[in-house]
Amino acid sequence: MVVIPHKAPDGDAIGSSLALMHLLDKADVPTHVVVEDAFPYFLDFLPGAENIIIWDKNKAEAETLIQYADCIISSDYGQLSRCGKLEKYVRANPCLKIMIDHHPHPETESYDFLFHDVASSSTCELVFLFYEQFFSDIALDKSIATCIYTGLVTDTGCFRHALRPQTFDTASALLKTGIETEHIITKIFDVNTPQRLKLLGFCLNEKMVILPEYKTAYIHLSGEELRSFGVKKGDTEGIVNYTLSIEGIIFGAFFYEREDGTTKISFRSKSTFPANEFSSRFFDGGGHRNAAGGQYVGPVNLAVKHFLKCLPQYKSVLESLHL
Ligand SMILES: [Mn+2]
Repeated sequence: MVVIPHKAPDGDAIGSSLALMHLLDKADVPTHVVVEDAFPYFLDFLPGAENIIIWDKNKAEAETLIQYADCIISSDYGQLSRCGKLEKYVRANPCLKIMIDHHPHPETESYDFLFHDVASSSTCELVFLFYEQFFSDIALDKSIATCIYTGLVTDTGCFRHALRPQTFDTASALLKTGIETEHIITKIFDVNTPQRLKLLGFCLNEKMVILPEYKTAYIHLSGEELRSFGVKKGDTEGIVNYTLSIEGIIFGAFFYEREDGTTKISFRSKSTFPANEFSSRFFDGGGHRNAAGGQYVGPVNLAVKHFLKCLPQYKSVLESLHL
């Protein structure tokens, strides 16, 4: 069995994949986690993280595992293209394919079995329901619980959004295994390096633009600026959320230039503003209503220019929303 989180994996993708690995291993189904690219360093503490096979670093092993898998699980995405360069190997293997995910618009035709619910806080919450439904005879242990809890806290911003009663039922069951929640939170969130804090200060002080007439704020970083701060993977994670912490701001964006000269954008919104719709219309992206990603083929200044050109189309929607 092979579990594949989406490319550029986050806490929910890695947490859910490792939880599935531990669970299936306990059920005597040998399972590997294979991912296209590296995951953020702050997830290194997760039990089993050292066993994840990263295609970027170990192509032969990753490709062989996918080629000979008798079952492949997509964890935390509903479109096969989201596993990146691994997509063609997954498609080439006609084995059973399972999707466990909470993103809108699942590509149902590529899967044999869907465990999918957009109302779920996270894929990790769904992994817990998957466990309850199919593996409840296996004892939940601290390793599984730590991985699932990580996805819960990262996808809900520490239980701030996307919550439903089952989210807390899940958290409650996890806590009963004796996991150390404070330790988990410290490992995930208290991992600033001096450079990262300086980068954040620079973003807030010099690179943030507030557009009160659009209830919007955005931060933009050029490749040059990123290099000057010695930024590594994961360092820009979460910076976008500062835009929404401003009173009255409903829509926030964070732009940064990638090494290939294209621009990656993170969108966040409050209330019913559809960040995913905005991103899919103008920035070749998608995601959740309140948290979406996108991209722009060009440098950051042109991406921002495009953003400012598109924003007026949503002015009336933004004006109509109140917090
Ligand atoms: Mn997720």
